[in-house]
Amino acid sequence: MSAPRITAAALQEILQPLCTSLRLDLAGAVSLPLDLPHADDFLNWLKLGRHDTLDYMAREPHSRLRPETKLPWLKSVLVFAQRYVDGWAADDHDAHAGCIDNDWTRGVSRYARGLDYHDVMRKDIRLLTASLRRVMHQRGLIAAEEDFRCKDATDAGPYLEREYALLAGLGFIGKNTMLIHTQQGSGLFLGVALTNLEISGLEAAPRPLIGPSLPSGAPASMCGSCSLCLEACPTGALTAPFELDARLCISNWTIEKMGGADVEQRPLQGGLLFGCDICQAVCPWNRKAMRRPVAAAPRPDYGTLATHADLELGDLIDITDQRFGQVFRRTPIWRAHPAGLRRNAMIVAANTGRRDLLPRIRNVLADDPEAQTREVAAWAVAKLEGEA
Ligand code: B12
Ligand code: SF4
Ligand code: SF4
Repeated sequence: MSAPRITAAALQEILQPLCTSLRLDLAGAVSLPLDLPHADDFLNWLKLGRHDTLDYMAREPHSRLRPETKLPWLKSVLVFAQRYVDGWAADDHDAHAGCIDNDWTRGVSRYARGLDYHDVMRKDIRLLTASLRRVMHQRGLIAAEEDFRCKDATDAGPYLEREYALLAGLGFIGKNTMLIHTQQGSGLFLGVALTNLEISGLEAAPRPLIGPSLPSGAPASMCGSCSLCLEACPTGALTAPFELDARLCISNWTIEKMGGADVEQRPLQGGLLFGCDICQAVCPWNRKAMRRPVAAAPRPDYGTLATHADLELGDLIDITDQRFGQVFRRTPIWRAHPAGLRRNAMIVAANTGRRDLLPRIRNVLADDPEAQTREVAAWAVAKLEGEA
């Protein structure tokens, strides 16, 4: 079966109404095969162990750089971005200080306060590609619907999503390693659809098919002499421009890393319960995104869930597995598992001087079946008592 062909202009015309109705803010396309421009940076990152315990990143790194080795029919990648927040203020309280009193939601990164983008955005991309298949069939671009092959992924697939977004003209890479759009900032989720479409007429200077272009002739990075994110990162995780060491990153400690932050790192977590937005909050491009008049707010699914108001910080310290399941299923916080959330809550309580929560932490120390959780409880008790 030969690969279906489409022009960039025809693809753009089909995608426009679909992206609007599915609230995908930016879309672009990249033809394969190609050499990713930062392949060596990625391999070096792995070699230096900067992926920490993110073992999935080190699995078959060469097929991550060359996805067509696993998917021989692959001819192009469609890339999408979906807003979850329109920028940050430089002094955004939540990004810097996190939890305030019992309002733990303020210690949760903006991306993680609502429903899980792995479900929401992925479903949007699936609906889009299903419609694309139908329209191409109606227009005779494919003889049968099965002639269009497609595999989608949002975050969890083995693809360097920021590289594809950069190459498709969806934005530039900032020194904080984020994909930043000059108008929409970096509060964007990314997702991809790998297809067998041969797309002609994609411009050499990448421009998004959907959404505002970067200024013509824009460099690969538009940070200029700014280095605010490197200066603001409280842990030194941004070891140099465009280089992030996950071993030092609060986002990794609180979301991904088994066991969380090491003992000496815990105070640096401050009031941040889940994720970290500091290197985005200080970015001037996010200030610009904040001031931009927008026709529609980001998808409401990403706003803070009403069910979160039922819990206070203390309730997270000893949350049962069952309650965790009820409240956090289908949200990004699910990723932390109940033990991770209990651990994060105790670290935040200790870092923010919540002596009123000592009795609950002592109960965890006495009763929790997991040695790792009891160790964090002991640390939190010692810290709070030591400060008294
Ligand atoms: C592993 C991972 C993490 C790790 C490591 C982060 C990292 N920077 O690598 C941890 C857990 C720390 C993490 C944290 C976060 N993540 Co994350 N993460 C990923 C994941 C799964 C892979 C990223 C990756 O490939 N890392 C490998 C390293 C080497 O790549 P990199 O740091 O991005 O570096 C690239 C560029 O900087 C470039 N580069 C290197 N040198 C140079 C030099 C120049 C001049 C230029 C231009 C570029 C350049 O090359 C590298 C390879 O492409 C992606 C999803 C995916 N499948 O791609 C999401 C993803 C990157 N994360 C995302 C988000 C939202 C976050 C957080 C904001 C969450 C939070 N609030 O806590 C933070 C942000 C931290 C940060 N500053 O990056 C979004 C980013 C969206 C965007 N606008 O960029 C993604 C794309 C998920 C998604 N589908 O939306 N994440
Ligand atoms: S997410 Fe936080 S800890 Fe990680 S690099 Fe950015 S500012 Fe530093
Ligand atoms: S804060 Fe400055 S250096 Fe960092 S990503 Fe934004 S513009 Fe670039």
